[in-house]
Order: sequence, then structure tokens, then C-alpha cells
Amino acid sequence: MEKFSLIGKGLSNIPWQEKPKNLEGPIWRYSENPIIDRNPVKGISRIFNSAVAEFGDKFVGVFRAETINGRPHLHLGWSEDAIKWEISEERIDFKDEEGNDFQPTYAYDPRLVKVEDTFYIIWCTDFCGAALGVAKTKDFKEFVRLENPFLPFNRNGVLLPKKINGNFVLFSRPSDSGHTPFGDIFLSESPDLTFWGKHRHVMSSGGEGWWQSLKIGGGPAPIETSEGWLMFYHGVSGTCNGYVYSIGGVILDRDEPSKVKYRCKNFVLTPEEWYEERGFVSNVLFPCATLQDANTGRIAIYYGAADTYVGIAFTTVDEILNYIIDNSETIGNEAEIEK
Ligand code: BMA
Repeated sequence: MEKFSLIGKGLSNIPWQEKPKNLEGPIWRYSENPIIDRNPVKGISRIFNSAVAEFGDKFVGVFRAETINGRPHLHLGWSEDAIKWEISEERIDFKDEEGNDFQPTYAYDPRLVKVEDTFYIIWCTDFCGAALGVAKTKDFKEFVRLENPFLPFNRNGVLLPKKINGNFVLFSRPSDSGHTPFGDIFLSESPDLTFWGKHRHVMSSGGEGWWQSLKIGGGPAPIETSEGWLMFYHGVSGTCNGYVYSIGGVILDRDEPSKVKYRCKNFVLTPEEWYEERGFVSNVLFPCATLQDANTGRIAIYYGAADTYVGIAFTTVDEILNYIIDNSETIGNEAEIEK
């Protein structure tokens, strides 16, 4: 087994459990899942597809909160252990750069990514249809919402946690106004988060396995490793009973992250537990965040389960990179720069 490393800092207090004996796959679930149950906060019926990060000696989260009228909004939460969360009953209050109200009419599937000294929230917002919203904060008290980066329709916006050649890098999944029965991952660059260009194709749905045959979309912010950027994403297959969302894994080139180095032909996690198979939308695993400890190589993955709950799953940099490399396939020209 090759030895790989995580590039970054130590974070010894992330949630962790050892791999159960006899488990074949590269990822294992937290035994106390789900960590967020139904009706978790007054006025909120379900929380799922949410993002967390470390902040000082605590953890902070941006949660997709489905209100009791069914409309999703973003709520802030805090935790000492990244497992038990205190989630606000109030929505995050977004202002534009002049200090005026700039609230989304709905907001879902947030990602929370620190680039240099600033945290960015990227979510799916309403801009005459599904599009990407972006906001920034340094203190989680004031949230400045920037101009929407792209035209509609687009979902699954994920920032790279590091600039490349001085530019921000944003992964996205262009789509249509409905439930999008197609979709590939692209990336775009910007010097200032306002003007975007240098668009590149990263990867498509398809390949040998059927689990990602319909569409794919970015997941948590990619994790820097000695072998490249480790990115978890969701892959969707269409069944006669609706879509099934599984988690996939890919390693992208460190300097040119639109180039795929290794892409796992198998899912790395698929719906199996009751809280994944049964809920508001059954059979959905939707990863939006990770926490990792560079000292031990441990990774905790946060995922939405069945559009109803939040779960955690674990792996290590060695387990997951070896599994992806050992089961890798190349689809189309994704190993090249595609423009
Ligand atoms: C996608 C998004 C996700 C959701 C998934 C399954 O299109 O809307 O928020 O988890 O569908 O319903």
C-alpha cells in the first residue's frame, strides 16, 4: 500500500472512528449517524446537504435548512466536536458590498471554503432559475454577498481552497431549469471573484459503471494531497424508481486541476442505511464538506442523506487514494486540458 499525505494543517479534534474489520470499501459510516435528525430546529423540518469548517477552536457550519413551508434557506451553526450542532433559528443575513439587503429567495446545497484568510459560501440560488450564489465572511457575523458568478442555470459550485496562478478556481455544473437529467463538471478562473473565464471541462458522467451514468456534480472542496487534489463528488443513475445519488472519488492534477489523474470507476459510498434509503427523497448521498487532519491522514466526510438527514463517513488519505488509483478509469479526454 502506497503512503500518501495530506497537505495542510493538523486538526486533531475532528470526529473519528476506526475502520470496522472486514469492511471492504474505502469509506465507513459513523456508527451514530444520522447526526442531525428531523425537525432539528424550530420552524425547520429537515437539514441536509450542509457544509462545515474549523474556526478557531470550534467548528462552524452553513446548513441547508428546509423550512416548514418546504423552501430551503441557509442557517449558521456552531459545534465543539463537529457532531452535536447548535443551529440558529434565523437565516444568514446577506448584505451586498454597499451594505444593502441581498437575500436569496431560496438557497440550497452550500459549500464553505476558506481561501487565504476569508471564508466563502457558494450555494444554489434563484437568479431567474437555479444559479450560483457566492458570499464571503471573515468572522461569521457579517456576510457580504457578491455578484452571482455565472448565468443560470448552474449548480454545485465548489471553490478550490487555494488560488492557482493567482486566480480563484470555481468548479460548477451547468444545467437546466428542472431536475437536470444530464451534467458535467467544469471549472472557471477569476482574479477577483467578479470576472470569470478560462473555462475548462473537468469530467463527464458515464464510464464503465452505471452509478454515475446520468449526471455528476462537485461535492466538498477538493483536498490537497501529495498525489493531487482529492475530490469527492456525487454521481447519479436513473432507475425506474427515480434518481440514485452515490459518492465518487477522483484525483485532479495539483497545478492544473481540470486534468483528471485518476478517477474511480466504482462508487466509494452508495445508499445502504435506513437514513439514506428512506426520507423526503430516498436513495440520496450528497457530500458537501470534509474535515481533515494532516498529521494522521484522517478525513471526515459530511453528507446529506435522503434529503432529510446529515451523516458523517470516514476514510484516510491512504485508504481512499489507493482505492481510487487501483480502480481508476479514464473517460474521454479528461486527462487533458479541454477547452
Ligand atoms: C439535486 C439537488 C440536491 C438534492 C438532490 C436529490 O438536484 O437539488 O439538493 O439533494 O437533487 O433530491
